[in-house]
Amino acid sequence: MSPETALPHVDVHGPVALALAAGRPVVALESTIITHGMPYPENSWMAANVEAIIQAEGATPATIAVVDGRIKIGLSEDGRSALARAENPMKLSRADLAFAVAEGRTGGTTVAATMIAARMVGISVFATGGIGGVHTGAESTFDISADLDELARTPVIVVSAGPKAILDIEKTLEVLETRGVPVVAYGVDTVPAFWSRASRFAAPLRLDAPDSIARFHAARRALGIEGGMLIANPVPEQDEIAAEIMAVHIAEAQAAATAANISGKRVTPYLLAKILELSEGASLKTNIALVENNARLAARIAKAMQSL
Ligand code: PSU
Ligand code: MN
Repeated sequence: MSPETALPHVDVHGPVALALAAGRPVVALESTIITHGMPYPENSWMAANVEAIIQAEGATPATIAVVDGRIKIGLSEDGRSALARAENPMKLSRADLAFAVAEGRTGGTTVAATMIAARMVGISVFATGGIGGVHTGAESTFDISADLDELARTPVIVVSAGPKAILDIEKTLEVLETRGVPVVAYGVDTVPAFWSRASRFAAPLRLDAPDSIARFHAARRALGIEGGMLIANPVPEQDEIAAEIMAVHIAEAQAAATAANISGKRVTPYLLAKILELSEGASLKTNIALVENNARLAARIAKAMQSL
């Protein structure tokens, strides 16, 4: 039991516990991006930078992960770098978060599992790079991320750079619409597509300021509408990679995944690593820039929510 939360299996890091108790803004961060999304040591630098950006904005970062069976809400600097170097960490989503707790395992939490943990302690804003979604070819593989279902049920605002083009963006948007998840493009008219600022899909909703997002979330809660929302924040112009360039790498990575018979939770990490290799590191540089950009916006939303 953690004294701060009285939740079994959960440890809230000191600064996060203080901020929560004082009602100050807190931003959750996922850790699958650290354990399975980026190579070492870039993953470790990224994790530290993103926390520093949130702090500079006047909010408290809480990187969420499972370490030796304990759900960590916020990691120390040592904890964070140990996770970045962990050998064979699990990738934990809704299906296996409790498995890792019961078995004393260590792993990175996906968007879905991070939302669950954030909600447990009352954190309602969360920054990441990209969410999981409907994979291309899902009509035969049924590969649809648990992240979409979590967005439909757990009241956390997820700030992303839009669905990554390894996904079928159109089908991902359709599933989100069916499940009643608002997709809000930030300051743009089309749904941002991760490495690129624009896609051919019109944004279902658009908002231009952190307080508007905070008010929208508060209105949903006041109306008793369950679930979270997805904010799609376009990558900064100077870091964008043209969709045509990425499309070539993505197609090649997908062909390699099919040839290697990759399925289930291994699909996303496999594609990310392959694309990194094919783009000769360019995809990673953009990925880091957009996570930092999302952390900044998430901190501003968390602050806006505090002043409602
Ligand atoms: N997309 C990325 N980088 C990532 C992920 C997605 O660009 O690291 C991670 C996130 O943690 C996301 C998870 O929640 O992959 C989705 O995995 P799956 O598709 O297996 O649900
Ligand atoms: Mn999947």
